[in-house]
Amino acid sequence: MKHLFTLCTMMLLTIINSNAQDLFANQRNAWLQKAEEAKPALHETIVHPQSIVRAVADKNAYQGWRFEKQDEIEKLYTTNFKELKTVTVDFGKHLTGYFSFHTRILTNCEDAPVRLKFTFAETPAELNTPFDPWKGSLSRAWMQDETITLTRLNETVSIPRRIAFRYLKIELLGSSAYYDFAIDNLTFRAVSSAGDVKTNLQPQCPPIVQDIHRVAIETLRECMQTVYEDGPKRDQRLWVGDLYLEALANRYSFQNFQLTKRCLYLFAGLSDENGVVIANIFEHPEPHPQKGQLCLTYSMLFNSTLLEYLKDTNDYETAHDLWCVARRQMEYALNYVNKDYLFDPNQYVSNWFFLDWRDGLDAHTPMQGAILFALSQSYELAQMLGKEKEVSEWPRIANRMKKAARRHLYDKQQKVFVSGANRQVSVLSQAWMIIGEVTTEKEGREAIQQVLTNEQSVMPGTPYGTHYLIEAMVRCGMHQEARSYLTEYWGGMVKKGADTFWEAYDPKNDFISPYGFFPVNSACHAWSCTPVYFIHKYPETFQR
Ligand code: RAM
Repeated sequence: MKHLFTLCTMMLLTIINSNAQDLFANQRNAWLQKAEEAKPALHETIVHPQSIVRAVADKNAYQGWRFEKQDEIEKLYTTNFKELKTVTVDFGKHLTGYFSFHTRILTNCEDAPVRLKFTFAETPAELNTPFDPWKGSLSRAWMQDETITLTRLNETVSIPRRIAFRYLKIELLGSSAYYDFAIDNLTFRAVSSAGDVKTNLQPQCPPIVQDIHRVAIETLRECMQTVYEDGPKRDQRLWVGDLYLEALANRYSFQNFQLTKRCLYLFAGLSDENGVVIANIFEHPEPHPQKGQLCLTYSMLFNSTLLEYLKDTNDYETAHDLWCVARRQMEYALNYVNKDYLFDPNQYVSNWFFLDWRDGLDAHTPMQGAILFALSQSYELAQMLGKEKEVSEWPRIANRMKKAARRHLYDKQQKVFVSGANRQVSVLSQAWMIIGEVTTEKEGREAIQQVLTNEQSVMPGTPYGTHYLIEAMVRCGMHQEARSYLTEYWGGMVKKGADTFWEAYDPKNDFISPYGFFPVNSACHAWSCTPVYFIHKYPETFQR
């Protein structure tokens, strides 16, 4: 009897323990269920190519290549493909979805299979740069080239994988001397959950701003699928940092708040056993996180996304449901603040402090600002939900962190914030100190002006980092500067031919790539769509 009692107690303890090991064990399933219920339907549009194009190597074109029109598309549909051998077609805009084509025997009878290669690309240079030998640090398989062998013609054939592209090259790899055939009816079923744009620009809005806005809207539309993806070509998944910026842009465009709700519930349901939101998740075959992918900047942005979602929708039910996750992210982040109230990467378990893909960027000072921003956003959320008492120590911690930042990170002589042991001067250190409310407006302006005029400053290498620079400029009253920077940076991409905004962009280096090989960059990237947010949120700055 005593034995049985001990055994039962032990079993009970094991159950309690295994639950104790998973902080949100009791809520996960319900959260994932809510995510499923908020899954949007995809709108479909059928699109056909506009014309046959010819590639032109041109030093003045972005990444050295552009296309010009060569023929009407009918030429492809009616000519023996053995004569054409290689054809490139332009679908006229960036599309995400599914491709099919048809073949037609023109003479004699089919006595052998046909082998064709299809290469889809988002940009002209991507289609004109050999992929092999592969030099990229990410999978070669992201590149969208497919070889297909047809053992039967006169049929419609679909390529199973989802494609994101504008240009398509078709090459003949093998055919018979004894019959001719044509390729016709190139058809693309484009998909997006975005729907219609619900907002307008003011009529007097300058043309360059209108162009930037249009391209940013297209970027967001393409990334809005059954989650907010980061890029429909690559990585085709949901990242918190991208979600936050997409949700901001969505507020001023498609206003598809159910999608934001779905993503918040996915991140909550798939948080790790300590309740920490994992940086990215996949939907298939069923929603799951990229295990172990902890990124402190991103887990904190869960809170900002929830706050903005609540402001957009007044959906207090969801916000209350997910408050415990938000509180947990902040508690977790504070493990990286040391006794001197400074961000310390070695303070806790190893983590990723992603702020931008610029090589060599020092994270210390920007992270101090990012944690401060998270504290302020999370406290605002707590106030809206009547939970301030639970987190009453946050404002005090924030004050100490601001003082510590001013004392240890500010270089009074240079009038800039420096970062790390080598006292690096970067744009993002200033931006995050401003966003973290460490500076006065005047100090913020001085610091930004300093770094932008100093050739040695470490610049952001992506529109992600640049977003936070613009945000900082607006916050410290640099409206005209924000407007010029935004129109030059994003407008620079428009002038170089972007029809969706790129993942990485450095006006001084067209070949910048976080992955060692520019064709694997995503040329339609979620985090680059935020001009939509700035242009609508500050119409007096950007639309006049
Ligand atoms: C890349 C993607 C994604 C981003 C992460 C940090 O893999 O570009 O958008 O959020 O990096």
